[in-house]
Amino acid sequence: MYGKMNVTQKILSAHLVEGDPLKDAELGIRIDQTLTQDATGTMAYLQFESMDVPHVRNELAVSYVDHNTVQIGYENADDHDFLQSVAKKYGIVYSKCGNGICHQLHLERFGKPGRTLLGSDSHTPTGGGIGMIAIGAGGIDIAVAMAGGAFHIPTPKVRGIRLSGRLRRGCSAKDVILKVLEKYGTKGNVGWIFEYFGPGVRTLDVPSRATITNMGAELGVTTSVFPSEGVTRQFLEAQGRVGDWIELTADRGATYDDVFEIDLGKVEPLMAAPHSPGNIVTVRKMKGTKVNQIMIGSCTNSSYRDIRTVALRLKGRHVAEDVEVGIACGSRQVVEMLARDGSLAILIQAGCRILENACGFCIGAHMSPRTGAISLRTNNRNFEGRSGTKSAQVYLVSPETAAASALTGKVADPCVDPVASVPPPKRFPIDDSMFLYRSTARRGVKGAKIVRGPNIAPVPKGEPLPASLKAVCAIKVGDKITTDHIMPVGARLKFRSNVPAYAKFVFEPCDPQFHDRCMASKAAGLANVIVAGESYGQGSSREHAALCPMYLGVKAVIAKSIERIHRANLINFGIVPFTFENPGDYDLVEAGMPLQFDGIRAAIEGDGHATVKAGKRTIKVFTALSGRERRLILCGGLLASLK
Ligand code: MIC
Ligand code: SF4
Repeated sequence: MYGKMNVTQKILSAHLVEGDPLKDAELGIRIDQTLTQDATGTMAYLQFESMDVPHVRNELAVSYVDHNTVQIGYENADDHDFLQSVAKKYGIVYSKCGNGICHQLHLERFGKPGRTLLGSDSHTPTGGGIGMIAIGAGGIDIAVAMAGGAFHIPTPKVRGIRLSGRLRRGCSAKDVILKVLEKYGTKGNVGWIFEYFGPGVRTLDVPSRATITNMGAELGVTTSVFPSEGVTRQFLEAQGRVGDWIELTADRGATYDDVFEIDLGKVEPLMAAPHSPGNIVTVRKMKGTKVNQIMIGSCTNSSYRDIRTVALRLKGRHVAEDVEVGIACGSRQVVEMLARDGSLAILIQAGCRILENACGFCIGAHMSPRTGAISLRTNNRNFEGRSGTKSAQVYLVSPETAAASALTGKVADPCVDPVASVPPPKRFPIDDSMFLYRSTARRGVKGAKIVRGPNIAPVPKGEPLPASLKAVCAIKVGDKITTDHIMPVGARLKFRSNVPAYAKFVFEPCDPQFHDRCMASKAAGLANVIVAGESYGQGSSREHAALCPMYLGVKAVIAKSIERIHRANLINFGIVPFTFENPGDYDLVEAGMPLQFDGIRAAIEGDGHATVKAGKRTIKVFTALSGRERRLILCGGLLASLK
């Protein structure tokens, strides 16, 4: 099928169950490992439950709790109990709240080169740092994979990112991925896989590689991957898992659909300016800008290497008096190492606030900055309002830039006075005591009872697509609408397990009346339609951004373009993902306009071309669906199709 193979092709061909990469537009792949986190996990497991499978069927399923950990009110704790009881029953390994962030933990304890991983979180590609094809998807896709079903991806084009040279002291992996984002932006990369190769690869340790593949999610690619070689082996050996290592590099003579070269020696410290991870500026340009808050951590930059680097920079000094500095480590392992080597004491003495090793600030669950603040953060997304403060200006930076700036309270160049690089540890402290049900993994415990608190509501079911649709344009939004605009997180996150309650907040940041208007048109027998610009649904894997609109009677989205995970989620919930045949028609549609889709069902059964009467005009829309996707839309979504 493939001749000389790159790493991506090697893993995909070993897992191929449907489609031919040389002929077909979509491939079905077997999924070895799955992961969920609590905010998407409750829905994934409710959906898994409804599939009536006695236990999970994939090689390894892990359920992490890291997003909703603040536990104000009963909702979060109810979710945790539900997740724990489900894990016990179905043979899923359960990572207790407090153990750490899913992606960091999975890399440390479970990821295996050459395997596939599907996770209900868009940063699942972190696993690419260890040589996995690791993909983010909606919860229901994870449920299907746990039941042994295939996962479908667009047949990828593979872009080789050739690394040469070595990073200068003070620069790090974050600057490399920001460089890639500067080149390719956050849209237009749907269907690609970015594969890193070249002599510069061996200069990056596994946590650095994972930073790059993690934030590759912001490109909108299917995933990113590094080879597995000596550096990977050393990491796994230090994690006591050398048996999980295999060598996996591109064949000599393997090719890529496109190649981009980065000389690591020429990379300079970068930052992503508000409000997009693709809005790249140099630290040089921003130097001296006053900063109010600095937050270090998140699944992008919370490894031992990262936090130790910060500690070395702050050693014997104190953070500036008018800046607030918070540190959230990625896992207990990281915290334990920092405690043992004295870094924790250094950070405390330097005046940092030590936070729980969880998503926390990254998702606006706490530590929202003050009105109009400038906040430097080491996480991966700076969408407007995600920090919890709409007026805040969030810049994404490396831990090195964050630490240097913490000392002066102004954006500072990390290459001035840099600290020595942190060598990869020879042995990580291993303590798996907060992973439960390892001994019953895959088998489960027969008769175990599922605990369901009042916040856990049943999953609503989709309806088959009718022959024609009488609809209304419920909202018209612009370009780059993220899932944070569609389904806000922060204070709203606790309603994740309760669709009717969470649906009240759909589009809250853009239009707080959206819910009420949709319910009114639904009651009047009209379908709702969302009209959007370029790159609709950027960002997370949260299927609630499709599930809650479905609950509000949304039947179609018409956009100039739609991002990969969100498009798949729309289809999974029976919402038609249309694009304008003529993007200029976007200007013809207004919010509140009646939209008439005659023969929409026949159009989906046919070639995906449909016409819509928008007021007095007729516009043409299109959706390119595979046979599988067509079936899902016609019957009202994946869950309905399984039934
Ligand atoms: C995110 O970083 O946006 C999240 C919160 O982790 C989401 C998942 C979610 O919405 O629960 C993601 O990245 O998929
Ligand atoms: Fe958690 Fe932030 Fe990573 Fe999402 S991006 S998984 S919220 S740490």
